[in-house]
Amino acid sequence: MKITGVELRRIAMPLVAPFRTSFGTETSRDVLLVRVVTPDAEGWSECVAMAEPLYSSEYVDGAAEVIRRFLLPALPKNLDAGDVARALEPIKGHRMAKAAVETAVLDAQLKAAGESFGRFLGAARSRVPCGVSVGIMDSIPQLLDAVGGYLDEGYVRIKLKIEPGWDVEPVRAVRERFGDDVLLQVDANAAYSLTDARRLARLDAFDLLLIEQPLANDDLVQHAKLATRLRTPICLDESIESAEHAAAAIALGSCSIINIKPGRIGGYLEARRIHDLCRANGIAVWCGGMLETGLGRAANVALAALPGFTLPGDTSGSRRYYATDVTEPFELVDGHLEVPSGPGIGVEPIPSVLDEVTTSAEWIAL
Ligand code: NPG
Repeated sequence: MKITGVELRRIAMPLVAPFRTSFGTETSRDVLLVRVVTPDAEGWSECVAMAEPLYSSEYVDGAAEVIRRFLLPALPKNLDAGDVARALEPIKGHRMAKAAVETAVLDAQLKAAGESFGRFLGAARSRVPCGVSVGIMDSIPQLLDAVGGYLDEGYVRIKLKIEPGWDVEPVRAVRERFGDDVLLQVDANAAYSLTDARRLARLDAFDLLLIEQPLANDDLVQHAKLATRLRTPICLDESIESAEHAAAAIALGSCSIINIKPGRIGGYLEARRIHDLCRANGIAVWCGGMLETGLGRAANVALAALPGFTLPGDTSGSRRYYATDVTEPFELVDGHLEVPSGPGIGVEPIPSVLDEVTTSAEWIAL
């Protein structure tokens, strides 16, 4: 496949409500979209880098710069999506930027071939069960209202963001109000240290599905120690940036579950490798989210349909985050989202919406 050029487009997407985590509060997403143009088809992707490097070292201005200056010039003239990662390997890190490039190339290639992401990746079902991630709130009553609303909408699993000072009490309140049958998990975004093990062990009383990324990103050894002190299964997110990291975490006993975020770990091909490795090792996986618009969500939903994704993902409906999505909105039916079946990611941006939210666009001829 020959790429004619690439458009880097920035869009501003206000969130329906502020989303607070242990690392910051998001009120609006500054999203970098990548459009790859070939003679036969166009491919779209969304870079998951946030405006500021608080969740990871990548950030959206940096991602645009590295794509423009280093990644696009490194692509061969004639390429297959399967060659992109290797071509970009000499450039260190920048997995979010690399994922955006590879995904747009893959979308163009699959659109030209008339094949859907789901089919290409090996989806085993046509719809996926959906969980929702609930941010840190100002008060417990406010949290209970939010959780009640999501359960009414049909979400099949609730994830509570936690941090020191907002952990045992909110979890207890949700369990007391909504009962033991609700699938419940927590996400610390690396906010604790091993000295908090006793406090974290108090969460064992609430029969959680998992605790996600309690300790620092680069600390597989301490996660393995923590795992021996908790009954609640440990799930890693930020710590896992590649299949190699996943292999190390499994070997060390650092986790028994992995949250796969394709946009963060270099793309859907690496995501599938992690899925395959985990499946072979009896490690459950689920698909994370990074407040994607419909463009990113579409491919995530396809990935979440692979057979090893045995836990509900953060694959919420569009309106969890956006009043108006850039694609046709993803809507929950009976707690599930339909896997797009059209070619490539199976969705397109709606031109009028896209124009309205665009803050800049840059064409790079290749
Ligand atoms: O549903 O898209 C979603 C968001 C799920 O909580 C969620 N994402 O730490 O997993 C996370 C968190 C996140 C959001 C991380 C934004 C980074 C940026």
